[in-house]
Amino acid sequence: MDLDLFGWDGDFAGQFAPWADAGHRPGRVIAAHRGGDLVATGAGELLAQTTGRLRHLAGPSVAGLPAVGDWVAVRDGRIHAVLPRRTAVTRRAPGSPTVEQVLAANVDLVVAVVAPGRDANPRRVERLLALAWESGAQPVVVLGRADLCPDWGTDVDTELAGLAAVAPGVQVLALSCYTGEGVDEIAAMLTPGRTAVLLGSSGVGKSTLVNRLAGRDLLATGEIRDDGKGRHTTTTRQLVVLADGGLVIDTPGLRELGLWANGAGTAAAFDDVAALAAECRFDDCRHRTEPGCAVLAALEDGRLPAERFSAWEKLQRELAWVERRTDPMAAANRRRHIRAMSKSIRANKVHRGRD
Ligand SMILES: Nc1nc2c(ncn2[C@@H]2O[C@H](COP(=O)(O)OP(=O)(O)OP(=O)(O)O)[C@@H](O)[C@H]2O)c(=O)[nH]1
Ligand SMILES: [Mg+2]
Ligand SMILES: [Zn+2]
Repeated sequence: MDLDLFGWDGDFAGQFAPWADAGHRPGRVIAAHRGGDLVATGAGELLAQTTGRLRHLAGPSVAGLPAVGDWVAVRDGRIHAVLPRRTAVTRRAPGSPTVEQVLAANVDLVVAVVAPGRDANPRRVERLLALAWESGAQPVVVLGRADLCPDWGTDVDTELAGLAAVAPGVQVLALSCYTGEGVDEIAAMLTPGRTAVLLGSSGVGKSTLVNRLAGRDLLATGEIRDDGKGRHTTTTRQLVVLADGGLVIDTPGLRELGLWANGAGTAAAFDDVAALAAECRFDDCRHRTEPGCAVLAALEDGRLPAERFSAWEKLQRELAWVERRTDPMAAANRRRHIRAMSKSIRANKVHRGRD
């Protein structure tokens, strides 16, 4: 199998160099299963377990373990290393304040899919975008199942305008896998070697879109329940190679969108608020009662909707909470992980030098 088909390039090859001589081969994690990770290598696909050593290095954090989209070093059917990630979509693991979970790695594009009506809730979209920006990949917002708008007593333009208002600097488009609207636009974003991840609630049509892009029914899709909610048809994250050379990662419907971030993603998702805050007279303005506060002025004259400002404040509080919980323990673990990884890479090099 040609690894270029999976997005392998010179930069990843450079990252792999320290592992190359010790009999490892590179591969990309294309699915996470209970029995191990499905890895695509030059010699075909294999189901691989992570070595105990890599688990040990990762410590209590699962973020250092292979995730779908990762490039890994495989030997004797086991994953010995995860190559540095170019981008990573992460969230706080559901039910745990101190664990970071990687939803997808090495993606170029984050496609946030929402359905018309309740799912297109601005607060949810803001959260999806904060997650997307934080990853380092380019976000795009897709209004899926757009043909249903009339049934929901709304129209596509109204829904799109509502989405655009909370997605500054992000392309927003309508998609219907039934009428075909928007499919070509998304396909055009997936040039050869580029990887997209689809994120969104259950039932918004993520797997249907993958099938539509692939031109055949690769993935199972689910009927919608009477209450309009999905039923979590997709249960594993999975990377699919499209005929035109693009790559797309389908994910199970997201219920929880806990932020795990240093705040850069939130700042990017709210760059309208950030631009205002930059104009406040005081650098440490808290936008409460300070004189010369540009945020308060914008709230007053309606340029900044009050709900958007409080959504921003809420995410800031959440980030501060995550930081308090995770620092210093998780931060120390991360540092330890990074140190240990680079040590083992160095050791590998020394070893090679002796051969
Ligand atoms: N009307 C309409 N229905 C769609 C469209 N796309 C998908 N559906 C339907 O929506 C339902 C859910 O689609 P899925 O593709 O399984 O949704 P999903 O986002 O993958 O859901 P999970 O795997 O549970 O996260 C299916 O019955 C699809 O046929 C669309 O563009 N318009
Ligand atoms: Mg699905
Ligand atoms: Zn201010």
